[in-house]
Amino acid sequence: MKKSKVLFSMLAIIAVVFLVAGCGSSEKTTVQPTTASQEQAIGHEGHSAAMPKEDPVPMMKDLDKSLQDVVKQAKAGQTMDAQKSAAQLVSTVEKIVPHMMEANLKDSLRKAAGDIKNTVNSGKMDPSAMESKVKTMQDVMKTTMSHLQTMQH
Ligand SMILES: [Cu+2]
Repeated sequence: MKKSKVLFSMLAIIAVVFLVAGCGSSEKTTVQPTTASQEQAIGHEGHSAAMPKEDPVPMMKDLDKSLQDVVKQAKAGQTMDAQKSAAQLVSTVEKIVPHMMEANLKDSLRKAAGDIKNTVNSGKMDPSAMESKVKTMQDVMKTTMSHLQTMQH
């Protein structure tokens, strides 16, 4: 008789524990979405804190514009203008590079822009000298653009 009473009260306690635990876990599921978005916010802050505040994606458009200017001016033999545009190209690259997280891609972008600047500054702006360098720059810019789009800004 005593044994069954003890057993019953144990079952009752277990039932209460389950109820409480059940309550707790249902609370957890309602809290979860908030936790997930908080984590995202922290991740975003951590990303932009190490970088300049501006969005590098519009800078890619400036970069493309500068490259087109260099090509146009080089073709027209406007050496001074082409040199100015090439300098602009390099300085825009330096603004974009801090947002990039791949060392190899940073180097490629810097090198491609630097090659164009050196070619223009040396005055050897004939199409054969420019064409492959412009093509390289365009390829690296494409890769850079998709790299930047994988991040939140
Ligand atoms: Cu960034």
